[in-house]
Amino acid sequence: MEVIRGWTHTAFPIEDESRIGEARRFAARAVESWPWSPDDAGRLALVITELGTNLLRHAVNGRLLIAARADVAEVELLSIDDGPGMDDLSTCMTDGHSSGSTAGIGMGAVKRLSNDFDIHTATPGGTVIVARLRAGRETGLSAAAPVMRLGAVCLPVAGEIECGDAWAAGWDDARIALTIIDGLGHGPEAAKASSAAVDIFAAAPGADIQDIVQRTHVGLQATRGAALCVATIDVAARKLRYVGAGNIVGRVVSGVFDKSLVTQHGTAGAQIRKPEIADVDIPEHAIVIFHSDGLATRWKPETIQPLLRRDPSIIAAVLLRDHSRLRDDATVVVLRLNA
Ligand SMILES: [Mn+2]
Repeated sequence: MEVIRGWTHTAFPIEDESRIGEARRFAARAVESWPWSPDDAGRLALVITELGTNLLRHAVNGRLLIAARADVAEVELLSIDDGPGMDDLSTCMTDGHSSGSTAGIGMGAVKRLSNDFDIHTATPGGTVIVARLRAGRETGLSAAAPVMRLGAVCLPVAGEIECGDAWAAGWDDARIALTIIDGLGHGPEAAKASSAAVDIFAAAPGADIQDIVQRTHVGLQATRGAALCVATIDVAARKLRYVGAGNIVGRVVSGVFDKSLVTQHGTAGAQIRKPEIADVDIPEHAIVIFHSDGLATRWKPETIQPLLRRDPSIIAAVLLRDHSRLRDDATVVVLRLNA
């Protein structure tokens, strides 16, 4: 199986001009040693500037989330705000239509400069934008696995640098494996626990899921422990099988179907019951969502049902924006089968 250790985001609340510069410098440092051309780095700086300026001028509570994925030399930018939303998206997307009175380049140019781009706006509600940049100008998806599209937001609580949540995924043509981990509390000790759990998963993502949970339980005993969920999907049969210990929420959502996955109590590394397996079907057009308790447990699927076909990172960002508890690390993983 191919395996990815999940990426995390760094948040830049865009309260003034200086935060845009901070975001730009953070991203520039992250890509410094990558096989990127000056053109690639230039596009990244322009896109951050335009997204940030747009937030500063027009948005309530605007923030930029940046994930730098060294494994595939890709930067994902998420622009998130709480409103007011764009009345006329097609005008905003017109090339040359600037977000302000001065030297903005407009959303159309942001799209053109990015390798992937998607935008969702609602009035009221606000706007969520995903822009990904890689080496070269080729558009379309590169890093995605052929069997699925996967989007995720993994964000430490404000004031922490390290994220106590973590996630990872593995896949081949027939199967997908996924884990979401919430190290107890937050900060470096929580990160130690969740990163140990990712190590155990990533060493054998195709292993029996009960076995992974059991080995994680043993492997985390020297740490403060973690809540976790391990899931496997049979791609052809569209069946999801999962086990969990502690509060990781799973949902399967389609236009007509909404199923919450039940997980067991417990903390890997401290105390778990014998992990019980549960099975659930993945209907056509459904998405699979897992999130940590940094998001409220109960939310209505109506807000994301119109987004089922969109970039999964858009869905993850909307869920984070609308349901974050703000007092804990927060992770949302959204995946959709391609077939
Ligand atoms: Mn938590």
